[in-house]
Amino acid sequence: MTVKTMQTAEVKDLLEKVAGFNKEGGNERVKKIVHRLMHDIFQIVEDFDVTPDEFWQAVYYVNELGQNGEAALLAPGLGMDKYLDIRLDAEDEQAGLAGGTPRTIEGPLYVAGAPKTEAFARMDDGSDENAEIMILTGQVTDEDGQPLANAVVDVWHADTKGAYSYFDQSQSEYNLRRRIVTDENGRYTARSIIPSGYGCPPEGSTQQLLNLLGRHGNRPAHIHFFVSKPGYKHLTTQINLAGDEYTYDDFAFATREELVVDANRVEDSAKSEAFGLNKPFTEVEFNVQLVSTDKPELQTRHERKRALEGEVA
Ligand code: MBD
Ligand code: FE
Repeated sequence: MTVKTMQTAEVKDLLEKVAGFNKEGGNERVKKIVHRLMHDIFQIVEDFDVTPDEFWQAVYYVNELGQNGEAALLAPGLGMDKYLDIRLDAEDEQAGLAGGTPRTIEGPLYVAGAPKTEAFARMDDGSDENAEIMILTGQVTDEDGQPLANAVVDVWHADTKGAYSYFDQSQSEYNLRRRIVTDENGRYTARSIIPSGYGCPPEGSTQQLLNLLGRHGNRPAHIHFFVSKPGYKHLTTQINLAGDEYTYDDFAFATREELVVDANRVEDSAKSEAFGLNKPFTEVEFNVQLVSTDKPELQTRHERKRALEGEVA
């Protein structure tokens, strides 16, 4: 049965009352957006002849999504984070601020306040003795290739199971999370372990919807970065390790060609010894170019709810 009611005065009037158009007070922007949002939802119900059964399934889906804290996981899965990046890239283009290392999404698993050291950090707590040792290194420069000293490179990544400390309570505090301040040559180096890709919780709400779309919920092995220095545009980015099954098939759409990085096995024992290691390791190099700006609002990361943000320095 298809009935068309969207164009009726009754529905139009209902939508206006829903959005508080006939009331003083409230927020005009919220009213307009809620009016559009509810209009579009009503329209979907009409166009797809959504049944009451289906509608209530969707309502309880939203409830469960919130209950298991997955709203910020479903968002990248549905391309929302990527879409915001596409808009930011277009804004940069328009403002003449394009260039430098490309941004890509932050994801939901950052924790503020990781230990901060100069030039070098050991990121892993040493508990995973079977993990492949990673030496992650690079240089931060401006667009002319001039080294940027005292840039903060805030790095976080998963363990060999694809799990992140803090969210995975079995890991030690700030495991695989560090802030490294670049040296006088703009260089940073971390000793860590090669991460594995992430997979959405198999029984969670995000995976439940992805299943209905015929999609998987996996990310390739990746490493997250915030890179910042006063006078430069804040950079939120990630690298994806080449050769992962999901490098070009990321459920969160974070892969960009310029951000795919080779991981190179180093078997030269002299090189191992230079890092105080007694076995082969894998080297990952990621150089970063920052774009200068005098706009303070572009020099810091966007606001969003982040674990421990505001609670730690
Ligand atoms: C991650 O590790 C991640 O980076 C994103 C974007 C989504 C889920 C898990
Ligand atoms: Fe991640």
